[in-house]
Amino acid sequence: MGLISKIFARQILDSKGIPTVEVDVITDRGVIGRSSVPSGTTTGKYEAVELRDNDKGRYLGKGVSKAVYNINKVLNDELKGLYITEQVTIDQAMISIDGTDNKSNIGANAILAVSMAVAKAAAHTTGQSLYRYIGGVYATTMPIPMMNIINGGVNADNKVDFLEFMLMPINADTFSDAFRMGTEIYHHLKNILKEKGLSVNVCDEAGFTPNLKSNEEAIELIIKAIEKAGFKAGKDVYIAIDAAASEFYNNKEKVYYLSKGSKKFDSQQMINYWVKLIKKYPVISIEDPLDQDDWANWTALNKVIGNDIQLAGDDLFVTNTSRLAKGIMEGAANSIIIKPNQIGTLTETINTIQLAAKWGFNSIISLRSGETEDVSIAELSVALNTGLIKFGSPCHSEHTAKYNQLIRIEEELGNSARYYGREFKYLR
Ligand code: 2PG
Ligand code: MG
Repeated sequence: MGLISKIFARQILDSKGIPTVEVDVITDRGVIGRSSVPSGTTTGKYEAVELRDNDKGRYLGKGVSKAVYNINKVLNDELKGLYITEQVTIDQAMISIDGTDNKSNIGANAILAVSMAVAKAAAHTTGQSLYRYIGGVYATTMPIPMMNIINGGVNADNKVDFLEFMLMPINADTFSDAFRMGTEIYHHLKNILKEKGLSVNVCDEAGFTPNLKSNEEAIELIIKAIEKAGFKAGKDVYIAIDAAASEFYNNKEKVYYLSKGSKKFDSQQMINYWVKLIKKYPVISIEDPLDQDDWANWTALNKVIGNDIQLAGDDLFVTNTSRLAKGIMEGAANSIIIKPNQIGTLTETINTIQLAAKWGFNSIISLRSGETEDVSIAELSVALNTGLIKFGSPCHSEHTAKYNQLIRIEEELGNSARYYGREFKYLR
């Protein structure tokens, strides 16, 4: 089937201009699988470790030459000669070579880059696209795109607390149609902002970052844009929010600082805030509404709103089966954000999605704010039938590359492609 003959890594740049790892895995038949890894801004405390050089004289300490060295020396030597299609064996070998719980030895960035490049080389070797190699004939679900449109939080210098405001185009027949709807709304929002004399500058995730007064103003502008585009908010298109609440939680005081610092909420007030917000607006998905360690209040919130909306843990679960298992046991959420680089191998990513599915949790495959031109997460979403993705806004190539790949996959699937927008579990 093809044996690994060489693994070669290099340092490239991500979309934020920060170094990241790219790997070529080459087989004895000359097949190459290439992969590069993204990097987060609002990184969760419990994520696997992204190995950085910390040499202040180069790239302000952000270089990844140690991770590159670990691939070219350690992993190359250890994995050479293994069958390219033995994904689980290869991933397990890397986990045990690293020998730590959080991949801090070799680096999760190094390990994930190899893991995905192996999968791609295996797909080429077997003459299939990546989604088909991983998912087989079962891979037919096109995801609902959760399209980022306005950003706040650490992504923006405005008064908006929450990291991301997203569109969910539900009332569509196909992914491509849903993507068109979201893109049209994006452009209408741009025009509305211009008319109001607000900035149309975009941030790393390419959402707009206008200087708005509140989170509510962001939602109201989005509803306007949805209507301007000829759709109905709360029928054709809904709104999703990633609060990234760990970023505005003060661990010592046990309070959430809203309005960029001027308002203080304890956990119960934060819960009340969310309950009110979803009553008032067509919001059907909330991610990280509370801090990554505020477990008991996640459970309390899930009890109140978990039957009505998608409640997703990102920093809370960090794509980790143990943290997800705790969340399932405690009823802390009903959905999970999946970011392969939070955990570090394809195998573990798949395990987490499988555990989620078993307990009726939605899995949302997500980008990081520092992305590359790699489109593997688009392939993964179809391969694993997650039915949901968030890839940033429909702007800037690191995002459109992934959306465009979904357009190609939908085309390739033809009649077997399915889009379950109208069947989304939490429509109200
Ligand atoms: C998130 C994101 C991506 P980061 O919190 O979901 O949208 O940010 O880059 O920090 O992962
Ligand atoms: Mg998030």
